[in-house]
Amino acid sequence: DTININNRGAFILFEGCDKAGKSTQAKKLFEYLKNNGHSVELWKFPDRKTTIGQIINGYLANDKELDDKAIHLLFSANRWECMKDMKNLLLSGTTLIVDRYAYSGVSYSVAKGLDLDWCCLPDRGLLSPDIVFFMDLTAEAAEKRGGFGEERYEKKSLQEKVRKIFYMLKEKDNDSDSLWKILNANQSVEMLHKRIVESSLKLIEKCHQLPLKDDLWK
Ligand code: Z5A
Ligand code: MG
Repeated sequence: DTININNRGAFILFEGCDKAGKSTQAKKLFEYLKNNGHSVELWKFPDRKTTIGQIINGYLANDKELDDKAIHLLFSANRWECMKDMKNLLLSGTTLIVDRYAYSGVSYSVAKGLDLDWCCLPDRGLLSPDIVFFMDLTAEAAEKRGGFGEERYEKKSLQEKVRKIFYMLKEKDNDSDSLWKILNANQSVEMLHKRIVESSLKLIEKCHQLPLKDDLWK
């Protein structure tokens, strides 16, 4: 489960509820690192470009109905189909900034009523992130950011549940090496960016010496 390597890239994950600013911060961090000479890529889940991703896109756009468990497994499969490329990139020294991952996968499905352990199992053994920036925003504050849109899940009551489940997953990670960084997302974009850059630069340095692990939730 542990691949030993020197000078690998860091796996930086952004998680959080709807409209918390994940994509905004992921993009800003990507640009900062790129402009400062780092080898870096920006990834996003769901990856709507793959065959599985297109089914997910149809579901999220409310074009298509799917069984809750079936769509959960498709979100997970959409991550698994990317694992080989992600692993190769990290091992070759490229830092990956990832916008949503398995924590979103479990939080939204459990909020709909599925069992937590059942939901975690398909993602067990994925690459583990080196840091989770959890962009924390209440559903009320999210609503003020232009209101929820037309996509499935964009409802206040569901978002409140999702937020609670994210916190349960933080507990489950038994966060001894402070994997999770909880950020109050209700601050200016620039303040958040500054904090994220500081933590990321330290982390990238540290990851050069650390093994890459594919042991999520093991
Ligand atoms: N989903 C799932 O069920 N299972 C899975 O396994 C995965 C996902 C991976 C689509 O995700 C849905 O898929 C999502 C979870 C589910 N459902 N929901 N809800 P998505 O990632 O494609 O969703 P999105 O369309 O990108 O929205 P988002 O991620 O929720 O938004 P965000 O990236 O966190 O926020 P943003 O786009 O950066 O910013 C939102 C707005 O706020 C925008 O107008 C910004 O200009 C503004 N903003 C950003 N930062 C700030 C600050 N600091 N202050 C004020 N305003 C700000
Ligand atoms: Mg986003």
